[in-house]
Amino acid sequence: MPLSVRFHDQRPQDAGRSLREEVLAGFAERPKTTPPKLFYDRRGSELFEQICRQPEYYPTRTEELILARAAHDIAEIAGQDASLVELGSGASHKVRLLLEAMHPASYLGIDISEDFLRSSTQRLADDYPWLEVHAACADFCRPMSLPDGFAGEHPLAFFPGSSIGNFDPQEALAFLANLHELLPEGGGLLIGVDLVKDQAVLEAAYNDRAGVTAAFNLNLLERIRRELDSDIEPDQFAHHAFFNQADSRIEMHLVSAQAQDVLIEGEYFHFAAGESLHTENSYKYTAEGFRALAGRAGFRALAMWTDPQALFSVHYLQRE
Ligand code: AVI
Repeated sequence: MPLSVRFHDQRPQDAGRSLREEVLAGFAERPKTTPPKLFYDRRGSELFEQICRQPEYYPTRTEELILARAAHDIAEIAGQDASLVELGSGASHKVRLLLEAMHPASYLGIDISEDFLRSSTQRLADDYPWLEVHAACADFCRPMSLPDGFAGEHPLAFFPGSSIGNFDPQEALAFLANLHELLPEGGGLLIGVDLVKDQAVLEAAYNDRAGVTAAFNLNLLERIRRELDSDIEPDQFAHHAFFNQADSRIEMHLVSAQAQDVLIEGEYFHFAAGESLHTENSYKYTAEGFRALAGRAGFRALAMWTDPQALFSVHYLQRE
């Protein structure tokens, strides 16, 4: 008999900006910009899963390799009475590596997407009958607290995938400060962070030969066509991703093939030929640079693991 997941509804009162509001505001900016969260409709989430399997996209498999090797050290630092709090889905192989090494009494998955959260946490409850599984439907980018009934005196928060790289440095600092509020003193944060490296390796990861990242980027325009009243033509735009050395980030853009006016929800937006819509930044850190940022948010670096080529890093931080 599978154990049930304890569900906690911690959704913010206000729903946040809708797709329509984000797109109309972002297309009115100079330069035109949209937030990366708009990528992740059902199709976008599937394409992202495919990106993670592309040979050029090293972060996913490298982080898994690091975690597989470090899992027992992580368990030792966390201690026997640690609980695990995952910021994100609970669907990945990565959290299973930690569960198996740590054997925590309880696990809490936090995600804003209720369906996804319910199915992924139920799978964990089915597969690990000894584990008390909690699910909190919440936006972990906003202030929140650990739900009542979650026995987490020594929680270890886990934020894999270098998702922190999609925040600009100010947002990353605010996000870390928010986690500092969430965790009790002495609590841990295990976080995956992509590292600065050879430009060609970085650019190849966002320009895979199979064209999956291009399809992921262009799906944003497909989504606008599907969900909003718009005549935007995705094939009038091209995927463009490059490393901006000065800001230490990969930038993704959609570049207009020609001068055109696009209609969205009754408003016209003009694109000059070659003008771009800036759709994502993915910041790359040095290990020291990331430790300094975490230190400003009140976290002390306890340990860091990397792979032999120093492509990716996993940091164990303690909340002071
Ligand atoms: C989710 N995030 C960490 C990915 C990244 O690498 O910035 C999103 C992504 N965009 C293009 N490829 C992958």
